[in-house]
Amino acid sequence: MVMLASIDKIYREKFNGEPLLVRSPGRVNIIGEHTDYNEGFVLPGAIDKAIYVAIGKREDAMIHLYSVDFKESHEVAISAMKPTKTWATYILGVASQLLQRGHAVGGFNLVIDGDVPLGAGLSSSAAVECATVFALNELFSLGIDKMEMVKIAQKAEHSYAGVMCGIMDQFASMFGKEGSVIKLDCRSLDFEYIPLKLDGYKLVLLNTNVKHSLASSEYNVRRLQCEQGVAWVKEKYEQVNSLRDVSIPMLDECVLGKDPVIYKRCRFIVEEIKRLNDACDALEMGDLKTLGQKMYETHDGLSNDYEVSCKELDYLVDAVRSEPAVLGARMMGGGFGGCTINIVQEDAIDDLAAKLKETYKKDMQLDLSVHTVVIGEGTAIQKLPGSIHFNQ
Ligand code: GAF
Repeated sequence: MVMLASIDKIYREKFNGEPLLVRSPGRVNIIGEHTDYNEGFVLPGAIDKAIYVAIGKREDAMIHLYSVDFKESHEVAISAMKPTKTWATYILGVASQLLQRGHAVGGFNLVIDGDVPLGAGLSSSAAVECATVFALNELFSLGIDKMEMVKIAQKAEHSYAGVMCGIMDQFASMFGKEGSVIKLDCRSLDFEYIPLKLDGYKLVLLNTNVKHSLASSEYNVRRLQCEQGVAWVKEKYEQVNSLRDVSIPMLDECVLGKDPVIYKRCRFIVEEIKRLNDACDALEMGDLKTLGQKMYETHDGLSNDYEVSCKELDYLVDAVRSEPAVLGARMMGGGFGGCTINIVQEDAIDDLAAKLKETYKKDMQLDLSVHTVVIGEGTAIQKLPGSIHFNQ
């Protein structure tokens, strides 16, 4: 509420009007990594850390943006919008997608702030995109449904940020539900909410505080490697359209002899899709121990076969492997930095955090940030207490 009140105030001071307020959260993913763009399943949830925007219409055809975090403004005419290398690109990318689809977006003012740690693999960029598309949809009464908004937000990331991401992050931010993770079928886009019952345990994020520059370039390379693998399998098995349709024997037959690296990448994805389904069964049966073991297996695959981990992430996972209070841990998100996600016994969190902060500093010469997260609601309009309604 503090952040909401503060952007409301900043908006009024800067732009002299009453803003519409929107909140859109970051996300965690329990298991199912790099499976979204391979038409597999993912199991994310929205978290209690979010991006907030305050937005209002302008009389002219200009976009005026202000980031509280960066203390920076960005002003551009709608007709002159183009990608930037700054925070503004995610907002402009959404506006540009809406215009390209023929939606009547006029000039607007927008103030943005948030408490999703940036570059930590918690999808702050997807949260910005979802907050923006939701806010513009409301402001200009565009009548777009949530699923379409997710697709627009994802496309903004492709076209303005240059990362050919899957749909998971934007989906989780938009459709998040308190207390539940979302099992999303990234082929059909069917989804179900699964209550995350962690009795006595909590989700703890350990932030490496590094983001290696390889993150977006290697992400796009992995995507291409998966597509190449599918193309080779398809030469023999015409019905195959994605790694979702592929089995390990097919990879052995069609990919292994051609390129052992592409084979490893594809094998990881095929295994990860199966692992996610097993992990969901375990979660639904309340078997947190098995779920945790699957998370460790995912980490090992991401590190050794998909090769998107880094020494800091491996360090943090290895550091908890033999901790009885930790059921499972793995790197989360695209990779090359950001956070590990851990299932940790509630009473042991403080001691574990203190110990890891010390050893991480000593061995990696870096500060470790520790966040306990709760699964929260998805993108929504916010009201400040005492505000009656929003007048456009
Ligand atoms: C990033 C992407 F944006 C997601 O679409 C997903 O592929 C993830 O990496 C890996 O699972 O967060």
